[in-house]
Amino acid sequence: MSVDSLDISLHSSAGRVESTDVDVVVVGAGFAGMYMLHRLREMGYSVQVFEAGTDVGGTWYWNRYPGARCDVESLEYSYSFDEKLQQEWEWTERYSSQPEILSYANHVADRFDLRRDIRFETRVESAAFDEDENAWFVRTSDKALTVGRFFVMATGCLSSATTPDIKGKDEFSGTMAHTGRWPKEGLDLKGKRVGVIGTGSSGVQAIPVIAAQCDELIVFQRTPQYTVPARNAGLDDDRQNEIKSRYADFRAANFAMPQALGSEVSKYNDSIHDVSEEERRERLQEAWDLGGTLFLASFTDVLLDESANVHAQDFVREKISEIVSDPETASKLTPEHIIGCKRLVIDTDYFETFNRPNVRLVDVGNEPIQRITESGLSTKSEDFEFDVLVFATGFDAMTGSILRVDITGRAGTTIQEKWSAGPRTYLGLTVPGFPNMFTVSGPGSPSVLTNMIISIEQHVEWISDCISWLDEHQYSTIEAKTEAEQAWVDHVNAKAERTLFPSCNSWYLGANVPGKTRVFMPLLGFPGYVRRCDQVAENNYEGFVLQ
Ligand code: N01
Repeated sequence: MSVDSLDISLHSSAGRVESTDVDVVVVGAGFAGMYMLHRLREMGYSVQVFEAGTDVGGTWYWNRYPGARCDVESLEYSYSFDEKLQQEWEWTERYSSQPEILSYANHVADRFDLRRDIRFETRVESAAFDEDENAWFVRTSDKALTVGRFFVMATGCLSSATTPDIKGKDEFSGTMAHTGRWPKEGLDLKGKRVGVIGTGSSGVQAIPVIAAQCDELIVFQRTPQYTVPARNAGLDDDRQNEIKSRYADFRAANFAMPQALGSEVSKYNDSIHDVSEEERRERLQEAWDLGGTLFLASFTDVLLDESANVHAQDFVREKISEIVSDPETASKLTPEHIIGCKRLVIDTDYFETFNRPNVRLVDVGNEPIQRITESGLSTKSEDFEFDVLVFATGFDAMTGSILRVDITGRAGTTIQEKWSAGPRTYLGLTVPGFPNMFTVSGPGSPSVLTNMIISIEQHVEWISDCISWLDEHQYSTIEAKTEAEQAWVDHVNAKAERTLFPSCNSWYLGANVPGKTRVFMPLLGFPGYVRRCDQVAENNYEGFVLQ
């Protein structure tokens, strides 16, 4: 294919657009884009990656807020594809901090010489599939055009930060920051009065650290949050060496778990109703003491049956009343909804922070924020003043970063039109009408319900094997069939409906973004998903049209 043969639409007003041909264009240089680049290059393909940030790391590049830390254990939240890499890197804590994960991403980029094929500070603005050329024409913020046979969106599930549309934002004279777009140079909070809006994972992690740094902290909470202790600690050498001595087996055992993690922690396989009251409490206490998100895996039915779920809810509610000294504050912090239907948070001293004299909790669930003012914000009954306002208000998850690029498939159909009633994919990897386009960790794949790095590796390997198979068999396009997409959407919905996940307003459902169609976006169950992906490939990519 020659770019020179393309029509006038490729000319910018300033003259000929500079263009490049590659096999694969990849958007994003987080863990997905980095491994996509490495694997394709190893297979002999030319790749161009575009990244809006100044360096690699994706979510760990942008989320630099105080206290940012992973909720999957370090020895699991790391690439498994290269034995030398996993042996040489030394983790220092049970759960890694954002700076350590970012150092790891940089190490990987150096080790595999990735940066030479990544164009930083460059945003992909549009991508259009040309049906004559069977190629994607990708335009970037530097006004360049890149033509690729394949187009991979490796843009992450939680990269499109959202700030609520509250009146008066422009009037605030202090500093505003979003946790997901934290300034690279940091924020000096010493001696400052700080307001934080939002108590999801980001808020819960940031609040204790901010409280210890600043003079005065006001937390504006709309929905109380279930959070369990992380019990983060230094990682001892013996444990690290022991895992490294059998890393392949450890990885394989985790790969077989529903969330692709926690094989050595999830040891129970019974219903909460099958044990005595005493054993139930002991087991929940054991999980609480151990720390981590697998608290919910203490029994098999916590996320399936409301009458089981309520025991776990009650347990955490009791803990809140024990930890928080002021009964009124404790009551405001106590959630009433299903535990786990919003992502369970793990924390370090979150509830304890509300015992500090410099921290105040304001319930904006019953009395919403009315406007942001020059010196703070107002609710109906009170005005609040602070110097720094932190939005820990989350993301347009899973679809936000895909929909913010103008992607046009066959017959001029855009992804925005295609997904106007919610995302629809086949395998969470492909979309009918958008040939040769793949989404890493796309909606309809297990992604955010798993150890993301392991899910990313599975997607990257499936996509690169697919491209190689197409070339070997001399096919120029692959495109999901509409029937396959429909069956897949039904499958994802049916899985979710058997659980308690759809029962509250979570970002899994898009419920945090005004106007977003309510659809449960991730697929439950990693091993079944992997089997299905493998089967599709083994059956010569069933469910796809190949040309
Ligand atoms: O975002 P969220 P997040 N007025 O959407 C509130 C991953 N992550 O950035 O619940 C007042 O969970 C909103 O209130 P409500 C992880 O997967 C992982 O914290 O909608 N409040 C909520 O409290 C996580 O789940 C890690 O009523 C408003 C908060 O803002 C995901 O990212 C760390 C509001 C948003 O919570 C997202 O977490 C960090 C308004 N107008 C993030 N609008 C780890 O690995 C929104 N809110 C540990």
